[in-house]
Amino acid sequence: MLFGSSLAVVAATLIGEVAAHGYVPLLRINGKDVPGWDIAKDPYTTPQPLKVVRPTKNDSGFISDPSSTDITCSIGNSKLPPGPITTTVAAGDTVQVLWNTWPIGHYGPVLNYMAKCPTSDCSTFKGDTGSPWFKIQQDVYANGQWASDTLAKSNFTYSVKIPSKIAPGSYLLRHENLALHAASNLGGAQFYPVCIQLTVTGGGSLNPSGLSFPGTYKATDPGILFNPYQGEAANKAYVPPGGNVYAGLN
Ligand SMILES: *[C@@H]1O[C@H](CO)[C@@H](O)[C@H](O)[C@H]1NC(C)=O
Ligand SMILES: *[C@@H]1O[C@H](CO)[C@@H](O)[C@H](O)[C@H]1NC(C)=O
Ligand SMILES: [Cu+2]
Repeated sequence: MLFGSSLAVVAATLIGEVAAHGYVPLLRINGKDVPGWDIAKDPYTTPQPLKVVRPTKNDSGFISDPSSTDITCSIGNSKLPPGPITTTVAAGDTVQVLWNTWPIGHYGPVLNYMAKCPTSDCSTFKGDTGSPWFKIQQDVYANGQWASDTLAKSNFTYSVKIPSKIAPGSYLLRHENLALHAASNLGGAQFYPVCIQLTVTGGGSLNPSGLSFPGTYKATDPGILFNPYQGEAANKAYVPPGGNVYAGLN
């Protein structure tokens, strides 16, 4: 029994790592396509194209250390110059995040945070100091499957609702897949964050904050050191890292 389930863990881990992960080359807002960061093309284009999805290093790999500065926005992001560009979305509207692919079996939640940028184009804001972040939406486990599998089976698309009551201004949207297929071991969880530069119009007067990347996630959090092979009841009881969605956003 124990031997069988450890084998399943090892097999799932191996299968997971030979498959490609994913990145976000496209967003869709109210039917309008907005280019994201295309790892296959953008790093090789001179001058580097300005994209609202922050550049990531030539790598669609994962982050395994939640205390790394990569955890804020993606691998190598803190060293790459973000572009002075945002896309506009009204508070209360939906941003569709279209991953190029996502492997089934990278079990885990999909977590979404925002942080207000101190300047209008977000270009100087790394988001890796202080506590500017707040959680806006999360999907964990429903109808017998993890949110990551639901994403993979939905044309690799996930819809994020921009809170209706936040103050207008520019924000980073931190959208993240957290893969738990190897998370039974300390350091085995895999983080795949992506940051999107938005100008939010309309809205209300709410200015939430309180979370830090790095800082909020700890390798020993029950939602990070977690065995996803214990069955339905345990998966339903899973508590993701980063706490609850900020109250009163909508
Ligand atoms: C980036 O990745 C591609 C595809 O794996 C590879 O062909 C290329 O050599 C890499 N470039 C750099 C600069 O690492
Ligand atoms: C599915 O994804 C592709 C690639 O991201 C996109 O071009 C296409 O419009 C999507 N289809 C639907 C129905 O959303
Ligand atoms: Cu993998």
